Amino acid sequence: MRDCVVIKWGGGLITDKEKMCTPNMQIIESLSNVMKRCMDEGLNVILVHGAGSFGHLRAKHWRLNEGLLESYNFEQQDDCKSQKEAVSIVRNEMLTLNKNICDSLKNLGLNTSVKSPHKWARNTGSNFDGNILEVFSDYQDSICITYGDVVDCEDESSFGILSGDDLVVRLSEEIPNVRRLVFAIGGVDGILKKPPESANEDDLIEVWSPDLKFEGIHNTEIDVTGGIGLKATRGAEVAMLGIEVLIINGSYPQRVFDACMGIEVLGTKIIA
Ligand code: IP8
Repeated sequence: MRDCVVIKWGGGLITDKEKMCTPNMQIIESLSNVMKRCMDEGLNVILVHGAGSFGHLRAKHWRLNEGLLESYNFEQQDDCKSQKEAVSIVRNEMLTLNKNICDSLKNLGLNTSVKSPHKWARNTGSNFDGNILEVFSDYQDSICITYGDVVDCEDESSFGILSGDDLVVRLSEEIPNVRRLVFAIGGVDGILKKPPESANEDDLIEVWSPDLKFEGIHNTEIDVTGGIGLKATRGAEVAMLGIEVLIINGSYPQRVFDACMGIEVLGTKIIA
């Protein structure tokens, strides 16, 4: 059995987070090349991607992370009049981002198999309901791809946001032979001791465990999920299983490749 790596492409890395629904094709293509190199080296890779400007902006306006808010008086948008409509628009936006990614991988001759969470997962958080082993049964034949999405919930909230950071936990736990989990993020080299604007290269935390505090940035103006803090927490859950967990700067393709291959690389290693 080949070793398997779960990689999360952060939404802030693969999109322009300030501009509604704008992919960063240059980064997506460079990350796709890394995927090909990893497969050529004999790894199985499962890809999880975030939403960036394809999901967070509209989900934020319509407070989709809080579920159905029947009595709240939302400001309507030209192309969207209700939370229910926003759910289906955000799902479609995610399918569009996903298509950009699949096309880029297919252009390199790679097989892709998309697993849209709204079709197979229920409820939010890393203990969401969904049969990982069944849904991802073809992970040894194709690059299985999933992503943060709006999913149905069984309680009165009716729907909610399942983050890619939650999906990676369950994939790492349940898919046999996952050796490594890599978070490729945008703009920073890993977890920093201070917010990025005031940090210098000495502020990179090379090894992080949950007892170490840091002033993570979480752009609450834009993000409906948890930013770097959620990655760190979820990463520690995975590290507990003896799986190597790294947070690295995804703008450097060689770092992404080295991280996937288990070669020493600049970034933050998470230990339980
Ligand atoms: O960027 C968020 O997923 P994440 C998904 O992986 C949506 O946290 C639709 C906002």
